[in-house]
Amino acid sequence: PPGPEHTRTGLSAETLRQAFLDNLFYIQGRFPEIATDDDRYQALSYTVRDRLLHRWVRTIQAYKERDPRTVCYLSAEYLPGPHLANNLLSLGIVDATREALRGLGLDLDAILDHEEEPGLGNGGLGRLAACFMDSLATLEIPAIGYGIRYEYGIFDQKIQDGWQVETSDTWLHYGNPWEVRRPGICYDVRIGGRTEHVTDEHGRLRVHWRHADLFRGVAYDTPVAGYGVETVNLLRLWRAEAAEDFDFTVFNQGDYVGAVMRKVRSETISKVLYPNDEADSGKRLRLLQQYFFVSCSLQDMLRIFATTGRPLAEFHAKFAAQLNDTHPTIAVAELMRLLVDEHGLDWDEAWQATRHTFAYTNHTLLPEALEKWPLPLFADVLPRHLEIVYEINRRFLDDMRLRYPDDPARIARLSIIDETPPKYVRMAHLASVGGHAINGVAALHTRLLGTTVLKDFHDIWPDKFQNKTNGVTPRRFLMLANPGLADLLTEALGDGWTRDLERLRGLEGLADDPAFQDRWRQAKLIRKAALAERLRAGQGNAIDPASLFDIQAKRIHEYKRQHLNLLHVVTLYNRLKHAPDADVPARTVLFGGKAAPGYAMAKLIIKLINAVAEVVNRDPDMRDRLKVVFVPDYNVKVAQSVYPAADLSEQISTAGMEASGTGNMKFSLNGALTIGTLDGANVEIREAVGPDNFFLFGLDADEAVRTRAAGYRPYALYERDPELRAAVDLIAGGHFAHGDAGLFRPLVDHLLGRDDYLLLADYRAYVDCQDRVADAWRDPARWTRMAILNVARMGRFSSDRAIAEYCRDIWNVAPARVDG
Ligand code: 26Y
Repeated sequence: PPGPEHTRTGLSAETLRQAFLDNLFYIQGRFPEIATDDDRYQALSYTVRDRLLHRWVRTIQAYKERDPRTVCYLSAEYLPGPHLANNLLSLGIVDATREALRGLGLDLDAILDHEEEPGLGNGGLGRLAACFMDSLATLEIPAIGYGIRYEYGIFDQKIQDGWQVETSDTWLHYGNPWEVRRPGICYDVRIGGRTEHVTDEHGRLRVHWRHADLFRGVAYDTPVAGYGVETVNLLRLWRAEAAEDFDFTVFNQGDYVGAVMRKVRSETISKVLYPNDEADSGKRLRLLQQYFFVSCSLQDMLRIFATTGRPLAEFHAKFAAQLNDTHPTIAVAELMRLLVDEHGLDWDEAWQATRHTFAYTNHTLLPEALEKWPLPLFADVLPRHLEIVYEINRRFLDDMRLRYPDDPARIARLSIIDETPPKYVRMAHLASVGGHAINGVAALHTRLLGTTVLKDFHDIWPDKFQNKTNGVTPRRFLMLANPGLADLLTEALGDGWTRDLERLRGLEGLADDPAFQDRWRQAKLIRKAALAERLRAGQGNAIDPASLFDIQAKRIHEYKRQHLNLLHVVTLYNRLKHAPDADVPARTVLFGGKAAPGYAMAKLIIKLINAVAEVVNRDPDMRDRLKVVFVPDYNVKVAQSVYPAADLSEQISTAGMEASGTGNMKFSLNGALTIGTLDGANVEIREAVGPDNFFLFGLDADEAVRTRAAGYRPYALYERDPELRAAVDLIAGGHFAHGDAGLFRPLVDHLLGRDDYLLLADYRAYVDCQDRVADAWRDPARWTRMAILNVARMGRFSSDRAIAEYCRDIWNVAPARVDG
């Protein structure tokens, strides 16, 4: 019933305007005439946060009353992207807010643009965690996301003279209106020292951990609102601080300054995100980070569990904990330690609870990327956990020896400890043994997981293995990123698709409708023009929105083969140089992505992209038919303006190397066609959209293995294909380096010598496939039909579907509705 609205909860434009002005005054201490962009952003964010808070409280109350099984997603990374717009969307107040601000002469989009996003992740894995949090809340599943509140997230990328330069990310500089610090929710985390084994007064064997150092983790909570529901879940990130009592002992010995220094050192644990997204072996601080956040999270779960009054042996009935890759896998040993050492459970009971609590998601097949910790390091940081890992391993290998009495090689392969010096703790093995499920993130990936890196585990526990193909949230990546297309979809289908993406299938009947096709192209053109405008403002690059936008946006990696894309660009360049009047459709090839700061080859690839861009973009012979653009500082915010603007999505990794990919889904959902290999989720996307609507090329995963095994010689391919040779020679000869033939030598040498990622093997197929792309592009009706069918058939790739599968097959959890 429409009564007077409360300033902190009301959703009408009038109330929102009043609340905004209130917050501007009482939180920022400003009035409109002197407010800065940041003041307005903060005031609006607090206005929205107020509206989330009462739902948040009601959600917690509902969970407390009903005591449902709860998902705990353990992830070292989260990439949620800007919060403000997403929360407006979840609350259904985008239009009302726009109106409220317009009344004050303010533009909502300008305010939204001011937000500094939390870059608490590297790429796909962190973004997947954020999509999953969105879907969990939208599906009304009780869930907590646990992680680390890095003070510095992923670095900001600047391009100087074509090279990537890293600067530190200062996302907290203006404060973070979305988090609530909970000083009362904090836990001690110990490290180092040694253990003592003693018999207590009841004759029980007890272990005392005489730790060397102590830290404290403090909770910072961020609300995660479901779309169109009352549920607001919790993202709980831990910040490392000094543990007072420990410092006092030093202080009392007179070393005041030393005690303060120790405090500063304590804070380094959550100071910075490691900017690598493959192996980063042996980094002590990284092990500390992992243990730190896992220990805080498990202690928190135990505290919550204690409020239910249930016996500890039933811990697993309350919680399903998902290990997002091996990064949180020390949780297996930590839960055992907490249950056995701190709470006095016997080993078997504790092991039963532990195994039924955890499940493990693998995100990589590269054997060198599987996390393993040097034994001396592990022993030094976590002496008690090493004992527990040994005991888990002893019992596991005893079982295995009964099963395989005559196969010591297999036992050695299965062992959690790699015993061949230098010794390691293999975290993927600990995760496989310590949980009840193991999943890959795409069908092909799961198959390869069971036949390669985890084959021995698949042999013993085939039923533990499951596939859970990734998905993406249609709220952020369609409704927010592409409002024009979203409106068109809603007009055609009603708004049910936003929570049930399979309903997009209703578009199939419109694929050939000329009027609908026209509106479709209009919507695409608007996003292309917007991106072109953004880039022009940023770097003075004029690009034509009518050209084919051919985009590869993702972390820079040799296996992702941005340099294969470049070989095609250079090939097009050569063709136009030799036949300046050739009738080829105009293309703009865009790249975006960060390189790990220590990955020299990836940084050289960035340099090459910019070097090629520099030459191509000012060559008059191109006559605007070819442009190359590097989009700097690719992050979630930039991604939201990139996906909707794409005509062609480049998903060209060496088959068998990309676990899934999720950008592939975001592009296709926004009406881009994919050129891709049979890798990761590409396989399933192609099946879903139909082979006719997907540009497939190259070796498949089995062929790639066979090619390498048969003594692959890239140089022979180079000699045999004149276009390939011309492209490689141009790069090698210094054409894009002001004549410096040395600059790109390492890249060229690798391609001609080893070519681990089989670029030359796929080159001809790729270039020919790009010619088919150009042919299709010449026929707008055909292209648009394919684009519409892509969107129509992408319903399966919603993270809602993925989460529903996890809930059913792994977590055994059900929705707990929060009433309005
Ligand atoms: C060990 C540490 C340095 C590390 C840190 C981050 C290792 C890996 C990562 C991140 C990996 C990652 O982002 N993997 C991607 O996960 C996506 C979500 O499942 C997949 O779609 C994508 O194929 C995979 O590369």
